[in-house]
Amino acid sequence: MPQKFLCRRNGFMPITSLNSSSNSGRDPLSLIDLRSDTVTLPTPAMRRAMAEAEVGDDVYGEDPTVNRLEARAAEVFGRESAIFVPSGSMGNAIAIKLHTRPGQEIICEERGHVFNYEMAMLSWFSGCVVRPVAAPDGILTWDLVRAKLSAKIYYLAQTGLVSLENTHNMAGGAVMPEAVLNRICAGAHQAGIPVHLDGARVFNASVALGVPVDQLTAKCDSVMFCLSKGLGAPVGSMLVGSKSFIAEARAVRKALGGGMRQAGVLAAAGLIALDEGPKRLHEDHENARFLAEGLAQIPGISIDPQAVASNILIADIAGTGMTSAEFSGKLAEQRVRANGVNPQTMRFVTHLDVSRQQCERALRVMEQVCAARASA
Ligand code: TLP
Repeated sequence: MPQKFLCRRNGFMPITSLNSSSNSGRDPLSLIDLRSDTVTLPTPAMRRAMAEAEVGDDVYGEDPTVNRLEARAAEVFGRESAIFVPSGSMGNAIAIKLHTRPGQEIICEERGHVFNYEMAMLSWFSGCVVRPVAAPDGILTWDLVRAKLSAKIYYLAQTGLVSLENTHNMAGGAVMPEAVLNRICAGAHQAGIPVHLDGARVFNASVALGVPVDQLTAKCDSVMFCLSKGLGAPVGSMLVGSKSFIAEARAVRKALGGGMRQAGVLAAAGLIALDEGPKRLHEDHENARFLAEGLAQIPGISIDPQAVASNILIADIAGTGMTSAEFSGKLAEQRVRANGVNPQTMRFVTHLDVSRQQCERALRVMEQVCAARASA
């Protein structure tokens, strides 16, 4: 039987009540999902805008809502042009393809998302390899980058791109300061190398630094940012850059199967995310710091709350005697979700669907889980 009939028979929920059943934080015993800010649900305003969106065929450039979103993103980032893409991964893949040639190297921090979590697309699709750089706190510097540039010798693979990430997801949401970023761009450009910014969470960086995104990213050749993470949209990311770069990006997006036709229904939520989302990110940062301070008090868990600068925290749980898989399992039994990064560390991400009250409950659950293990 088609799903919609099953739903109706079991009590179909209209759009508004669907949304009010989300993790809004009003129900203290609701599921607390700290796995990622990708899990955020569209707000009622987004759902309304999606339902009412004016649409057309975006492959013909005729979707007015997508066109508005692209124009707005270009404006916010002070760029000539922008393109709406289905995911951050696709935005990065397109940018990397356009900046590089097969046989080149891409410099990025060793925990970088483009290197570790994008299905090796930079090799598969762009024919490049990563020259990883370890930055102790996740913050690359020009000195670290410069040391990894290929010598200009014809038999060495040449550095084709520097790819930065701000905030840096797997470095615990580390924030790269404007001056550090600008210094890398200046050095790379002097060496004739472009810089791409994986700015999936660049609005978090902007809020943490108190620097607007256009200023923070001005020196990068291209920027990808996600609407679907802390900004709260259900789907989508943007790639911004020069007019000619984005015109080429349009062709690569199509080649990857990213021509989305009446995508205005998604762009409508994206427009709200772009304009409203950044205003409340500071709450997620405060909640992340609060969680880190609580975690630091739990015997067996190790984290420096002072190092938590945005909405992501990574804690070492080795001292609890549990692996991250065991820890996640125990939390899930109490309706708290969080994932391991590796067997010894757990990642917690705050977002608009996690309230302060829910952070308090998550901490109580973690305390109990650790105490139960210690006395077992
Ligand atoms: N990150 C996801 C996972 O893939 C790890 C998450 O839960 O944090 N750049 C960065 C810095 C990201 O964190 C992500 C997603 C992406 C790119 C890719 O975005 P999507 O998931 O839209 O392809």
